[in-house]
Amino acid sequence: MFSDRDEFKLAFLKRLEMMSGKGFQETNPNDHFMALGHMVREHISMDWINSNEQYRISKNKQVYYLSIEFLLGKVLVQNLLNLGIYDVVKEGLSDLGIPLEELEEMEPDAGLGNGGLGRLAACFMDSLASLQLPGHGCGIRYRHGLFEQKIVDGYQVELPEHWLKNGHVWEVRKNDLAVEIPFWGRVESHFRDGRLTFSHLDAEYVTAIPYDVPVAGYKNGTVNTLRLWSAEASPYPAGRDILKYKRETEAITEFLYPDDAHDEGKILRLKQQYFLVSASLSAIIKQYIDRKGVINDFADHVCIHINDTHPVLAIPELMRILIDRFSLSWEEAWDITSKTICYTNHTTLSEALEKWPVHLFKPLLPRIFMIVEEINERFCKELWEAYPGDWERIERMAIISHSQIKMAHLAIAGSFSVNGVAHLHTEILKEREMNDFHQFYPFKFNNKTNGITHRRWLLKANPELSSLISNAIGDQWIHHPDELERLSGFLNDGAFLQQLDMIKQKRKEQFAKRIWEKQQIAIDPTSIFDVHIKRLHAYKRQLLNILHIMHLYNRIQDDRSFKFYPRTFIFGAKASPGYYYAKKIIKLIHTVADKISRDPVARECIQIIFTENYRVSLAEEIIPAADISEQISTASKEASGTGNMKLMMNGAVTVGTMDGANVEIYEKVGTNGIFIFGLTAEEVLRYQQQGGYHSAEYYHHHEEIKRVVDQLVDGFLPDGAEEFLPIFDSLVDGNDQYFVLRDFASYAAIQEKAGEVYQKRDEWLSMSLKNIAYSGYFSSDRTIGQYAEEIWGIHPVPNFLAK
Ligand code: 26W
Repeated sequence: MFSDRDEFKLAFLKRLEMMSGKGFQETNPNDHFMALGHMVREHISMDWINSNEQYRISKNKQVYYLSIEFLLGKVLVQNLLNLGIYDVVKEGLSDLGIPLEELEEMEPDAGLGNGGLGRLAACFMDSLASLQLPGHGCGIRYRHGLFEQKIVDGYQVELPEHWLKNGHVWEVRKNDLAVEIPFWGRVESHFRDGRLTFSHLDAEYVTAIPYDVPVAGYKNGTVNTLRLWSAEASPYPAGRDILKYKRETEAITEFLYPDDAHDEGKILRLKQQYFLVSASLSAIIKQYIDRKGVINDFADHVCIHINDTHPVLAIPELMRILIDRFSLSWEEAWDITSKTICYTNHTTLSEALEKWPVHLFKPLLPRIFMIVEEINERFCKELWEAYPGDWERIERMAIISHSQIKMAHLAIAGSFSVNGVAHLHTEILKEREMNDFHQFYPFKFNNKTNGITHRRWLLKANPELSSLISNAIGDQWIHHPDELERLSGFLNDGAFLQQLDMIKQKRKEQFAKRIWEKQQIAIDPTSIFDVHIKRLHAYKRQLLNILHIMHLYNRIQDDRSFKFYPRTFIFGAKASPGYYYAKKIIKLIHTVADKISRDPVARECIQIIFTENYRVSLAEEIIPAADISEQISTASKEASGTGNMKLMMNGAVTVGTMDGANVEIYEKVGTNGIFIFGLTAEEVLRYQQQGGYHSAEYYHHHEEIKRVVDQLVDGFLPDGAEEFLPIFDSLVDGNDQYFVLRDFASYAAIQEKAGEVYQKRDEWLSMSLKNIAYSGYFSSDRTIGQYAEEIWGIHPVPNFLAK
């Protein structure tokens, strides 16, 4: 559409005038963003059409990745890079006096996810397209993504987020592909032509409208589709209050649910899940029938991946379609379904394992409930044959028990593959949380260690570092991230390390400038940037970090000559709105920050920054500026973590526990590439199973620990007694479920060591480079390659028609 800078400028100016109805001088950055966005989408459209055509005519198997979250962030610059038009556009705009960064600011983050699980889905989309794999995303077009966080007086306040307020330039609404989703009503069964048939009567219908978003691969002509569904009112059912009906219908896709395990049993969430699954399956079946005509070999041509249990109703829904619509027998339908569906587990935290009470489920989804009941009955019968008389085991494993439907059990029974997201996590699933299932179906379990797209988290987020790398080892690492390993040849190259240092320094200065502009706080860019960014959760132990900072403060108070290399502790985290304890920790971080900032001696060495409204685009600014990556979850609790990989790839050195993918980072970089501390997963699990940890003993017997814990409530912090008593109680009386006090001393020691190594510049820089060099394994290209080969059985389909 435009191949050089001048052509681009002409086209842009024309588009700008047409869209804004203004002369160039009157236009504003948002007009520029909208004009450019539409141009880029058009630029993609030919390849998009052709990719779809390739997929339609190819005999290849297709995969559909169903996820309740896709945390895309901003996509403009990633699209420019992937389409290979970044330089033309940037220079063309610059000729017109428009900085590309200013336009990027205008794009809202598509915040359709809470954290790791949603961002993983977004990274996977990028890798699928970049590897030319026939893989499509199916999700929900929430009108409001994750809430916007404001901090008022140190407290988190949630505001609704409005990413769609200026329209979404990347999407295409497809009215003609709308489908109807039934809820409520009743099921009648009939005996017809020698078989039992079922009709769902008096249902209330909701229309699902697809909005397709193109996902461009990296300079390869492939454009895949992310289809996001939006709920609208159907032709109104008779006898209902129309306004109320419309409101209730649209509510289904109004808000993203925060990952709040304390907020269970919400019928709207169940509606969202069935809505996603039913709409997606309608579309998948339609595409398949258009391609193939007959249903029987469906499982050979289609794979449906469920991202955690949220889309697990794909199992009974596919059964329903095969039985009620295609008249297959139960056995035939089960054979196809259980060869089509594969499932990823993302957590072992029992409170996050989904369960639905039958009394909510059954009236909302009557036909689906019948099928789940039947699946359960047959499953229990199989268990009975395998373990005759072992009632306890059967009760533990049943899909429905005590009037609850256990979604993970349904997922395992109805799929051919169950994977964890890091080696340690998969082992814990197999040996502990899902041990019964692993014994019964050992062949279903496998590991796929998570990954991140290096095209966003290195190439896009850190262009300076990317250039340094390409100058040193060529740019093949962009296609083959394993090539980053060639950087290990520079570990002792002083001149190279100097350049690495300069780039980090530049990004730290940039970040400091941003913090000054947004939060009017001056931070010292020569200090160590110690970064803790992730959802706020007790198991992630932001509390351990802040208690340790209080301890450093105490050391300064005790000895005014005690000095250590200055550090800026950077936090970014949203707490789920109903998660009281997590919100207390946010308040604690702010209270300590405030106290330290008032102490003229302490503030020379310690600064604390809490970045408001942490989100993907902010992560892209923080990560390249990080020196230390805090990955300090209680061992065994973090399934994988992916922030650890992003930080590593940008040369931050991990201070972490042997948890999730930290273990694999450790295996890559070795003892000299990471700072490991704390209990191992085995030790934590042993304590949990056999007891033996008494936090009160730690509290009473370790003076330094007692001191910081007491300071929570003894007047050291303003309003401490009222504000932080719940934290104090959890640590002392509640026996410190996440072993914060148990790991405290070991954490303090490793932090001290990290500070010392930082000052040995060449040693530190070499450590930092080692992390970059061995981060290629953590590219989602590797992860997706493994899913494609070992689970999905799909192969690349190049877009031969690409321009
Ligand atoms: C209440 C329902 C619910 C519970 C938890 C919804 C959503 C969640 C999450 C936010 C789940 C999640 O994000 N898990 C994370 O998945 C990442 C990708 O696999 C892992 O790297 C993280 O360790 C894991 O916490």
